[in-house]
Amino acid sequence: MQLPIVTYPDKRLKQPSRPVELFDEALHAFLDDMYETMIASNGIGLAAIQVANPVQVLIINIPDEQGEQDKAQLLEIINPQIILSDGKTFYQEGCLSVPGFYEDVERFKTVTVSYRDRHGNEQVLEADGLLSVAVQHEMDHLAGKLFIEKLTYTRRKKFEKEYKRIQKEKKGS
Ligand code: Y12
Ligand code: CO
Repeated sequence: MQLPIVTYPDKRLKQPSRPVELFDEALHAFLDDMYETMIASNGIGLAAIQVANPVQVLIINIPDEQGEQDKAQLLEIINPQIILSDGKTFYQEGCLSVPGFYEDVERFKTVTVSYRDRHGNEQVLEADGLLSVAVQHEMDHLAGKLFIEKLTYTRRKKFEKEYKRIQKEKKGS
């Protein structure tokens, strides 16, 4: 089932998410719904709070060199914690909750993350490149943070103006 995506400036996006305690069929059904929602929306990453569920769940499906998203490469990441980080990188980010806006954001170059899979088993992920950026972007959602909060004051002001205009245009059409 496809779920509605919460978009900025909805206050729910500021809410910190709680850890998952039960790795049951309801969680599996929710993960499946998140995947369907992300793929239908042309996303590569989605956090549970973006579909109005404040739990520490995120999914990432990085496209291959042909731009195809293979479900076998889907990462389901529950209760994640960054245990190591190194370096700095800039990447142009976008977010399904902030449609139509993309901006360069600074992130760690590499991160090592411990997390649980859908069965509650502990896993460790070493991430570099786009995957590293996506993990950090989605983990920020779990803390109630959006990538636009990392913009400079001037860029943020410009964003608020542009975003309001886009929202107005959408309402009008
Ligand atoms: C790098 C940067 C950001 C992430 C987080 C995951 N972000 C996304 O998956 C964003 C997807 C996105 C898709 C949109 O829809 C289309 O392109 C059709 C979109 O919509 C518009 O721009 C209108 C916005 C964002 C991971 C790695
Ligand atoms: Co996002």
